[in-house]
Amino acid sequence: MPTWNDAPAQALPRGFVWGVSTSSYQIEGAVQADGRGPSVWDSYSRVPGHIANGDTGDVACDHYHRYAEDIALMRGLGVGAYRFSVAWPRVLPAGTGVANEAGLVFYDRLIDGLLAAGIDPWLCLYHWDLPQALQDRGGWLNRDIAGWFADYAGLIARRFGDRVRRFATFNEPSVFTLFGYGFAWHPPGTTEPADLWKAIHHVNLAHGAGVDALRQAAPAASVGAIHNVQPARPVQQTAADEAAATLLDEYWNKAFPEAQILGHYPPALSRAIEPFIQSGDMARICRQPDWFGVNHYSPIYARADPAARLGFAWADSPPDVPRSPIGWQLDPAAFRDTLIDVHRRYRLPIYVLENGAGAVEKPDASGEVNDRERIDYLATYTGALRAAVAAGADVRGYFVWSLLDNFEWGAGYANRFGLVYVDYPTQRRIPKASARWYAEMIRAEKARATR
Ligand code: GCO
Repeated sequence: MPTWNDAPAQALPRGFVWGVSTSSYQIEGAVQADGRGPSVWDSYSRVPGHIANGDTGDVACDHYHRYAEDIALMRGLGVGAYRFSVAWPRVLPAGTGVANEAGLVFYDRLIDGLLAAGIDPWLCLYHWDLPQALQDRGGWLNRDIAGWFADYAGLIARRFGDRVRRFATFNEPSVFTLFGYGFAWHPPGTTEPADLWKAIHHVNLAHGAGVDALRQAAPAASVGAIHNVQPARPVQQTAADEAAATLLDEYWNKAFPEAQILGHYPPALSRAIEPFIQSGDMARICRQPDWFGVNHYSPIYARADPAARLGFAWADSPPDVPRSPIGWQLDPAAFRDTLIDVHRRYRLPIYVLENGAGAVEKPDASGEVNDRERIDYLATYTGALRAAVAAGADVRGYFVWSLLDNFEWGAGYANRFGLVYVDYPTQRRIPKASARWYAEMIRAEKARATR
């Protein structure tokens, strides 16, 4: 098995895509501009204690007004693609019904600007910012949401399908369901297991209906979904912790890809979700995607907790492991093995649509951000990707999370993941040393590809 250290020489497939990723609530700001309706994250981030330092996405990176400048930054990086998400409540303020033309025009301008810069737009329909109006109608607990989502998908495909080819239905459905309905770390912040199982099933139904709507409205669309895939490990080698890790693996890595691609739930979830499955549901969910989006940062850990209603608890990684500047475990071999496993299990083209390193950082006296640790992370993890390709994994793209420092959910603006530093008080953008490293690596890859 090749390791990532001897992989840098590994050539990547012709047409390999180098990109960057963001999401709407984390960068756009302008949450009340031009008819946008509130999302569940607008409501959630206003509740004291939910977000570090009382931060919200009200302004974020002001991308809504500064998108042209941000496209110019992408052009400077030399990326071939940009993965972003549409804010559902910006284009459908009530979640359904009358579209907000001003919201649609924003994404028209963004997409047209990307195409003019030679950057391929990858459009994700849902990166967690559910319209509050739909939450008020039950949100993911209301089975009607599959139809609401399909209508939204159809609107987006009809409007942008002439210029956008790559569509993702959901970003990390296991995160917003498990954290929203299991651990109460995300909106709506409840912990009723039956609600979690219902939400998982309704998100899968929405995915299937969304794929049909996208393909019906934009026949040339290349459609997939974006899944966080990370080894779920027991924090101790005990039977109880191993059982806990198996459960976490089902919720985190399998609840969505298995149903959407293989047509069934994993064993424990299959039993739990059975009461909510209606005749024909699994056929409504299972659609052959055109590609598999992987988000990966590090392994995750579980421990047994008999008092926990789900039968397991989230655990920190063991104390003696190498860590990123914000304490996430560094384990490039896990990334390599994850890509190989996804290839062998689903047999789809793989695009890594999130990988990167967070840090608490600021410019030095000369105004530069010399983020050496992020460069080391990106070099090591792209090396692990090359090792996975050498082992036969069909990996066709790599998108860094993220283009810009942005709103990091519960951590607010404290954790910075950008290749570009954002000075929030002034909204000045400062390309970090990692931006120059990434641009140079892309240039070298382009030169190699033309040899
Ligand atoms: C996620 C989300 C991103 C995060 C990034 C860093 O994976 O949680 O897709 O929105 O900001 O992963 O945590």
